Amino acid sequence: MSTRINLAQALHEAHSAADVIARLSGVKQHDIVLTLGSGWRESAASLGDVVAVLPAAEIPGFSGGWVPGHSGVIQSIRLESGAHALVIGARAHLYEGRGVQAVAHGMRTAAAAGARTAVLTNGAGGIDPTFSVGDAVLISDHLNLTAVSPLIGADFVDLTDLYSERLRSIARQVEPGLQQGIYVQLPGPHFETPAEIRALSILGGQLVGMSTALEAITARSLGMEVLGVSLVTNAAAGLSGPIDHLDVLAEGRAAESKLALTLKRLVDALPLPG
Ligand code: 8IG
Repeated sequence: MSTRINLAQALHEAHSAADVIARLSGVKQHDIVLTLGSGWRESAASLGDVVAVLPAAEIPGFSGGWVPGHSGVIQSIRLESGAHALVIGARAHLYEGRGVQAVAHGMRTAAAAGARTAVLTNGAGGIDPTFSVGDAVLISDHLNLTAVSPLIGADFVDLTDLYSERLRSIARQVEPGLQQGIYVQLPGPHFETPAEIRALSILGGQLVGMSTALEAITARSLGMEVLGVSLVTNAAAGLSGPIDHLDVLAEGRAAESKLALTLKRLVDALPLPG
């Protein structure tokens, strides 16, 4: 997908992708979209009945995963309530170099498929020293430090309640121990320097990663209600030892079965059409 694209083209491509998903899965409407980041991938199967597993490369505008630990599939899952979930394991990251419109495409496709709720998960570095590796933390707000917006044209969307207070409160009813934090999205792919982490901390950042904020903005602009959850897979730079992507993946895997339970409880508690 070109980085120079107009809104009509972007929406057209999203509708094409949604049509292909509907045809290949046999599911006409998906009510909720989930994006699964590091540590969250195993969660998909426990959410409900897997109706279809679609290689992302077969869906217009998506590309197969190429980062170790990032799966390249899109799944259609029937939840216990009867609602249908679109589960995107093939998230596009800004650092892949396909541009911010490729990042926005997943949420645009989900909206075209009928989704009114987005659950965005990720693996993140913990800046707030009260967060431990292995903790799931609700995203309460974000700092978008990518210097770009996924929106095209004069789309002056209000982000005051981007990470829905209503959905966070439901989440904390089913998982009373859940902490909350402000997520910082940076473009990556490098991790931060210790000086950058100190600066982000002064700015109020509590979690840091390379995804989610741009997707949340896209989802909100399309009228979706957004819930965000991070898995703390490492202490941010300078707070503990060096950061190794393989260690990060190992922490993600170690937390996977716990996260699957957490995510299922959250999703089952969300108000969705059944
Ligand atoms: I997992 O410490 C994961 N993703 N920028 N910094 C950034 N992204 C991350 C980190 C981190 N951990």
